[in-house]
This record gives sequence, structure tokens and C-alpha cells, in this order.
Amino acid sequence: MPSLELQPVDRMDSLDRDLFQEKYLRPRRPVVLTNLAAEWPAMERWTPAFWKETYGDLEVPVFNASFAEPGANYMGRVDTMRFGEFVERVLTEDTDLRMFLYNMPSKIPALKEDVTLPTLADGFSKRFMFMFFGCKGSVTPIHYDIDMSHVFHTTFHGKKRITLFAPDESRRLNRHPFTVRSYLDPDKPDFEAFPRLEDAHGWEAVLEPGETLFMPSAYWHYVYYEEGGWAISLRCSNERLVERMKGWWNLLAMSPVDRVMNKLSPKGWFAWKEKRALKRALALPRQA
Ligand SMILES: O=C(O)CCC(=O)C(=O)O
Repeated sequence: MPSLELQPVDRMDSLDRDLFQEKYLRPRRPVVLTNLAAEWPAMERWTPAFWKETYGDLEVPVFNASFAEPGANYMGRVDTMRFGEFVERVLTEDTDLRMFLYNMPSKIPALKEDVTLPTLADGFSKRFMFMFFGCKGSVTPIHYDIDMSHVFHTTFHGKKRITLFAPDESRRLNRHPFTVRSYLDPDKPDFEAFPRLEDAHGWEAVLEPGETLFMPSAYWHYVYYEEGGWAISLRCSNERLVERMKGWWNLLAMSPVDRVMNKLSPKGWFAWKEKRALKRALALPRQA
């Protein structure tokens, strides 16, 4: 039975800016930075008690595994709940419940003080700092980030396993046109439905609390929560104009088309995307 070919992501304790740019940013290679966030106030402050006592009454949107299914709830929340209750469930339950893309600077601006923007690269966003929470066993389905930013993903609580693929593997993952998604399950790869997957080369990293994963722009990522926990993704603007423009295109044209078509014909549109993704994968020659 073939399995995915995954190599471990490099792990570095410290990296200066020049080395980071030379070895990782410019060649678009992921890396785990084990100490980047060591001095952030968030490391000590963002405990379960802190969330519950300070923000426990906040209403937050929650999502489950149906997130990417076509239909009325395509990419929508399943519920809202009190943040204190949600954090308790993250700590105690094995379910598919998650909260994600929670833009902390606009929702809870005071928390910005607890994070220090890295100096490894220019162009970090102070407006968009997304928080991610997940119960044990929950999954963030494989996708890449639509705005084409580079992402620095730091965990505070809980261990997670992340599978990555470079952007040039998109067709081998049967990327659905008009989206940044694939319907591959990296934990149960179906090599018949994904006929060129055997030729894809990916990466794997296990992130412990306090560690940061650098995901270069447009890198595919799938996250499995080995333990319930929370994390933040800082975004760093792409230094290449063409890729920044691709990000705007994705947000302003591609994604709206996908949403409208999903509304008009959820099943038909999904089936068309599946067929097209398969055709594009099959058109790739097999590698020796
Ligand atoms: O950790 C997660 O659940 C997902 C992270 C993610 O998708 C991101 O940072 O872009």
C-alpha cells in the first residue's frame, strides 16, 4: 500500500534575518522555529484560566468538519457559543469542533500587546493576526491561504501535526478550480481518486507549544490536532508583486465566483470542480 512521501521540516533554535531569508524565505522552504516566540508575553498569559476569566462571555463562531461541504453552509459556521464554554470543550472533548481565522486585532485589540512581530522579514500585518482553536482529533482540511501571504504559525497550547506541500504540487493534489482547496485526506490518502499523488513530495512537522512553523506563500497545509489547543498565525506580505496580485485576484474574483456558483448549484458545481481537478491531475505525466 503506497503512502504519502513526507520529509521532516527543518527545525532551528535561532536564525538571524539574513540566514532565514537565504535558506527559507527566498527558496520557499518551510521551517520550524523553536524559539521565535519564547519572549512573547502571550506565552505566559494565554492560559485556559486567562481565556475563561477575561473573555469567557464573548460570543464566538465555531465550525466543524462540514465546513468545506457544498451546500447552504459552505464555509460557514455551525454555531456560536460563549468563549469560556468553547475553551472548556477544547480542553476536555475529542470532537471536530474548531474556531478559526478569528481576527484578534479587530475582536480583542488588547491582545496585540502580547505578541511581538518578528524581525526575520518585512511586511508583517498588524491588522490581520488570526487565531485558531481546535479540540483533540479535529482537523483543518488541506488548503493554502488565499491572500498568498507568508504565514508564521505559533502554538501556545496542545500539540498538532501539520502536513505540507509546495504550491507546485497543486495538480497532484487535485486542487479544485476556483478554490484554494483539495479534498485529499492526508491521513487516509486515496491513490485512485488522486492518481498523481504518488509523485507528490510533501513535508511533515509536529508543533509543540511555543514553536512556530514558517509556511511560505501558497503552501498547502493540513492540520491534525493531536491535543486540543490554540495558536496564532502572523501574516507577512509577499515580497513578489505578481504573487500579491494573485492574492487580490483570489480574494476579489476567484472566491466570489466559487461562492455564487455554490449557491446556484451546490452539487453540480462541486461535481464540475471534482471532474476538472481529476482531469488536470491525469494530464500530468507519471514520474519514473
Ligand atoms: O492550525 C490550524 O488549525 C490551521 C492553521 C492555518 O490554516 C493557517 O495558519 O493558515
